[in-house]
Amino acid sequence: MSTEHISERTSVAIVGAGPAGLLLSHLLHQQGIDSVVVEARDRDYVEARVRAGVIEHGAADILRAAGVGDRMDREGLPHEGIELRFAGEGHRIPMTELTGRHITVYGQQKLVHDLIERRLADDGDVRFACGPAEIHDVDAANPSVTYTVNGTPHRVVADFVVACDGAHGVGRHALSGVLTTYEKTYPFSWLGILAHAAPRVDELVYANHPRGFALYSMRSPSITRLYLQVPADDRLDDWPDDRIWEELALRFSLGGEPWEPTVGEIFERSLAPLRSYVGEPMQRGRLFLAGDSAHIVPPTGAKGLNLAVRDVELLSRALGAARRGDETLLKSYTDRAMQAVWRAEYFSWWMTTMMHRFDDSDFDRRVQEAQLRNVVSSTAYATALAENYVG
Ligand code: RFL
Ligand code: PHB
Repeated sequence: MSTEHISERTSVAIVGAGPAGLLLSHLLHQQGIDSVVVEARDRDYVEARVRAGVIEHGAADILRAAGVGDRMDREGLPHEGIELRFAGEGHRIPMTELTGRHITVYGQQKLVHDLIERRLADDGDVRFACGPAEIHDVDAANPSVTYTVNGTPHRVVADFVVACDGAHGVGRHALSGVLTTYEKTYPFSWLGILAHAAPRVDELVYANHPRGFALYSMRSPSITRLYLQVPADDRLDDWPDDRIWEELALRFSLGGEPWEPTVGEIFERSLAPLRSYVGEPMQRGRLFLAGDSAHIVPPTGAKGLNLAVRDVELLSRALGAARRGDETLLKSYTDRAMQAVWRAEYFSWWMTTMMHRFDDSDFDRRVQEAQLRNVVSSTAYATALAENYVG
């Protein structure tokens, strides 16, 4: 170990203060296990990052049981159905009627803010603006995480390291040599906007239109969240405000007529490529991966954040048992996490292929429409969609 490092010790060193890292740190604290969270970005950046909006039933229950669901329950919007719109018609999938469960529309930013507040109120050790951390010695008894702030190198030595460092982190590189990856890239991205506009609908609308996919979502009674399928090589400059609103009105068409969302000032916009990725295993020696560092789903199924919550719930219990001398749950972490992961991969791929426009044959397009008609006219198909969606 290099002597110039400022060296400290903790039980669990966590890389990344996204929802996975923050929730894990909180769940460990509740079991009396100390941790240090090392985040590359500053707090403002992390809290401003706009992403997910849908929290599934089971993930909401985990957040409530962990005592971090109060604001979600106050400000989140409970939704009992979604609409699938295609061929100029809208069809409601009554999720709650079909499953007895519902989803909560609540911005990931708000959840991240709630988790940070809670960790700090509990004197949790969350370090922002550390720059990219590195992971070391995962096969040894004392793995560590290093980072440098203001030219001073720091080292956090731990019993375990958990990489919650998202899709572009370093965690998965530490598994090189043992990792098998499964990947699929889709030939399009989502252009996402937030606008100061009252949502025109009470429930999410997933639209499949000849011009491409569009999604109507929301964050509050005065903020609308909208997405458009765009070619993978489009840039934000290609999409001035007027073009976005015109395109949305066309893709949400009903009965052959354009259907306009309520228009308002666009105050956030981003492009996200769509891909599916799974890396197996999610562990090696004393290192564990959770959330997007281990698996990515295209957002069409609204599953990424929810999987992250499920991973860390499993992992926190396994680390709790290990603390009491039983490592059985830690050893089987990958196998147990993978059941939910592959189910979500399947559902997200299924929703993505059913709802988007591909550059394919007339035959494929007719089959896609037949598939959509099946889903909205068969209770069995609709229930399968609803069960997977509400989680
Ligand atoms: P995150 O949130 O990416 O956090 C990782 C954190 O690690 C930090 N980091 C490092 N820190 C230190 N050292 C390093 N070397 C580091 N490398 C990275 C990063 O700065 C960051 O703070 O991963 P996490 O915690 O696993 O959470 C995953 C979720 O963010 C993600 O799955 C969801 O946002 C996906 N997603 C959705 N999920 C849902 O469940 N429901 C949805 O409705 C939903 N909609 C979406 C989405 C993702 C989207 N985009 C932009 C990809 C909609 C979109 C458009
Ligand atoms: C969102 O509100 O951001 C959202 C909703 C549903 C999705 C993806 C994103 O499938």
